[in-house]
Amino acid sequence: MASLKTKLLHEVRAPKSKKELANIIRAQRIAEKVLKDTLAILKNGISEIEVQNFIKKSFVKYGAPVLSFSPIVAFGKNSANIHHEPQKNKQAKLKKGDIIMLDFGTTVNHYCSDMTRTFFWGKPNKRQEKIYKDVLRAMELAMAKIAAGEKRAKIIDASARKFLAKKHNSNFKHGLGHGVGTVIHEWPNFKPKSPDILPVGTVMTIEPGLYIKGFGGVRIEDMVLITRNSYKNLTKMPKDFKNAILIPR
Ligand SMILES: [Mn+2]
Repeated sequence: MASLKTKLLHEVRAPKSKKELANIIRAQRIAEKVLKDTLAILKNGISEIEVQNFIKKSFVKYGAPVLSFSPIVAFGKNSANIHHEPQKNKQAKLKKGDIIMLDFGTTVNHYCSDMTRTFFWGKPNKRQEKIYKDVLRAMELAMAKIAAGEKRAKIIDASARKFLAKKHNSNFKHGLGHGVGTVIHEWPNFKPKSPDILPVGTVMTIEPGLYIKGFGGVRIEDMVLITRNSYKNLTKMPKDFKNAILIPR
């Protein structure tokens, strides 16, 4: 058996202790509260920046002000940008028919959370619906692979990626997901060429997406704990299609 000394530091810190895991889950629960509060303040004409500021303020209110990263708020075709940053000079304002992509997380005792949800401001059109359902399906395929005991990162990545490549010309250019700990993106990584084998006890994101320039994108992201034979989903926020439809006001 390999001694601890021969292991790289990132491999040593990947599996999370009970205490570390509790911090990640706490950070995630707070983010879910913030997401629910955020949905409640959405209204026609609100800007991405206003929503981003509300998210930041809410994390302060819930006692978790040190965020995992700057919250991503993207309306309409801005959701086609993987890491959209609301810009002060070019403010997107929410209008009926928009896609809304929200990606954020916070830290508890330095441990990060990460979650993405995509919503529709009013009844989505056929193309929006198809993109959403296929991204969700890709996510389910990846989770099913892990549930079948698969630990090879590239095989899990491929299960989601190949499905989307077959159904759509476009595909996600980022990895299917990443390890989460004291750093928001840590080892191991879901990528097409990743040599990584997921250790039991690692917390991973699963975040497939489709991004169509000039139209918009959908990304859905959960955090899961890798267990001996399967996984445990640490994200409680619903993600079914029905829940993604918001009524404009
Ligand atoms: Mn992520």
